[in-house]
Amino acid sequence: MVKKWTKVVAAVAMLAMLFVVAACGSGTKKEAAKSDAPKADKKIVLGFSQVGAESEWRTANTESIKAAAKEAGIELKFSDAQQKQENQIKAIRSFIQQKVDVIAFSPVVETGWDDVLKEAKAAKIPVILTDRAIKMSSGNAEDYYVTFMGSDFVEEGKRAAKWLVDYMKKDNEPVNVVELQGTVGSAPAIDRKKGFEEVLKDHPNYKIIKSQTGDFTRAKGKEVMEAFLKSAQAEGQKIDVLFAHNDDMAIGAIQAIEEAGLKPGKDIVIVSIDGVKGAFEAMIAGKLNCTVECSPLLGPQLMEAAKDLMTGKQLPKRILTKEGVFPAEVAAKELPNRKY
Ligand code: GZL
Repeated sequence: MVKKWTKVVAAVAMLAMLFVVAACGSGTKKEAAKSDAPKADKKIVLGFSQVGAESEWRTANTESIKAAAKEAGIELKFSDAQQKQENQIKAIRSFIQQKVDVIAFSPVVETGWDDVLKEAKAAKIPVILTDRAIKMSSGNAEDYYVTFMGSDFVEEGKRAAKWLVDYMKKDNEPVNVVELQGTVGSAPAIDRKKGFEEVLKDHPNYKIIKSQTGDFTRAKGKEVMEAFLKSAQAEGQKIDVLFAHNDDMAIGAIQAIEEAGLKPGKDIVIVSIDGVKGAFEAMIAGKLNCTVECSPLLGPQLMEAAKDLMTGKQLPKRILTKEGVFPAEVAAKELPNRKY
């Protein structure tokens, strides 16, 4: 009888032990899930420093980023620098103090970021460059950002010049070009000029007779085009072509050309860059001849990159946006498809 009870007690003890182990086991599993839960549920906080609101392109870029952050469930801390580098540096420092998960920005100019990017690196906060690139005076710039997503501005300048030479069909007579440059020191202004001039090297009858910054704005574009027209008249020079680094400056220049009694798109051929709706409307009105696309719709790519970073995924150093060239003859058909 005693033997039988001993067996029963041993079996009960064994069962109890198995139960305890199973409970701990599942407890461990639950703890593991619990310890993972905060990461899985934690809302990503992204600090974004925007250049400003200087053009239709920039407005569309900001809208794309804000909409994509909402869609992705990412908490966006957004700062508008009003085209001042010191405001962008201040914003990035504030994001570091707030210990955001990711910092992203569109650098208003290429240089002057060394200190603040070293501070972000020291704080172990990953940085994503959108739209424009940077150059560092010391060290390798690529060590200070995870990825740069945006257009190839040199290629955009080349596309503008290639379209122009093909459109003008003037290989032996002089073609006088005036150029409205973007913000001084900015990657798009430096590189679009570089690409445009690279193509014109093979067409020496094309001469850039005047070139000045219009700071990517309509108002400045109009003001500088007025000055170009006045000085060309005083010097007895004919302006055949305007190359504008963005559509907003071209649209401002169109007003100046009309006020001078000339026909934009006819007396002066105009090629610009961005592909904003305003450019398509000007082409339909016969006042602009071509716009080279530069897409501002970087929001979804940026949010995907931020999420990938948080899950430890490797990102390519360069994410290139795909773009086209839109001459006036396709403007009416294309306008309904435009998203910015
Ligand atoms: C280009 C972007 C430029 C646009 C302008 O990617 O940085 O800045 O071409 C904008 O319209 O102001």
